Amino acid sequence: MAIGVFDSGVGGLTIHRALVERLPQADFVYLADQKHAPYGERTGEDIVNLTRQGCETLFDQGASLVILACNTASAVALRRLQSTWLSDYRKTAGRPVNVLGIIVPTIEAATGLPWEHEAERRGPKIENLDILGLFCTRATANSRVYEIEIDKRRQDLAVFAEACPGLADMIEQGADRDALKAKIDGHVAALKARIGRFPDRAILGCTHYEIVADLFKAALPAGTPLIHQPSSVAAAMGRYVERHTEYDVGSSGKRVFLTTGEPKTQSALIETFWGAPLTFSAAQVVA
Ligand code: DGN
Repeated sequence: MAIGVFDSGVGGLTIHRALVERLPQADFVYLADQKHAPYGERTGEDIVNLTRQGCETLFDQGASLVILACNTASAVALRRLQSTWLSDYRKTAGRPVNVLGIIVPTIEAATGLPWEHEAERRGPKIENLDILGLFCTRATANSRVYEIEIDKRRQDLAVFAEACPGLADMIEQGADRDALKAKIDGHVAALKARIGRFPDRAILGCTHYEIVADLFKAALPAGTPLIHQPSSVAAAMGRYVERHTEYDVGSSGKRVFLTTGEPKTQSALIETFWGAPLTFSAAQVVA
């Protein structure tokens, strides 16, 4: 048995790497649905169907827990899969299985820390609120899941999402640093223009963006706290696995990497995300 990690591509490797460090004894199966990536510009229906197929593939491969290491899939598909397909699947699985997303752990990390203006009395005016900037894909921004989940926890925060269409693709295609910097500077400036000031902290709400976290940091005022998803998610998932011993996650430290795309063409890119060379095998099941 194992932990399954699902992403539309290689961005989720940033999360996977942190999970492996946090849970070194667990067995892992990573599935990249590169045949259908990117998910960020797809319809909700498409994202739900592809994510469901990905989860089924990972359960077939022996995963008892599947982690959606993709904000787009977590934002658009997780709730729908949990409320319909997963409850039916559980009846036939013959073992405990679950699907978890990466948004709630990210939000907990983003809202749990003290805020700069914590002690102030806040009025309804935006200048009196703490502002959280969210950089993400268009599908994640449109889902408004970050706003909804943050509002459940903190009504004194305003969330401004800045969709960065094409940025994940640019990163996957190995765009040069100048082009990435120009794109990121443009989005940070656009967000600032919309809010009227820089955000007080920011979430990189797309797993790909961790690779260019330094460019976001440089574009934001010095010292702006940046929420790093890999460490936040790995810490929360580690606690979850330790608490929920009903999910058998294996204990031999085995790692399997599957892709629905072409396994051989991705090595340089994979190395960027994983930090070391890695061999992917072809996944047979996802159409
Ligand atoms: N890395 C994915 C995310 O976290 O939303 C999106 C990548 C994509 O499919 N464009």
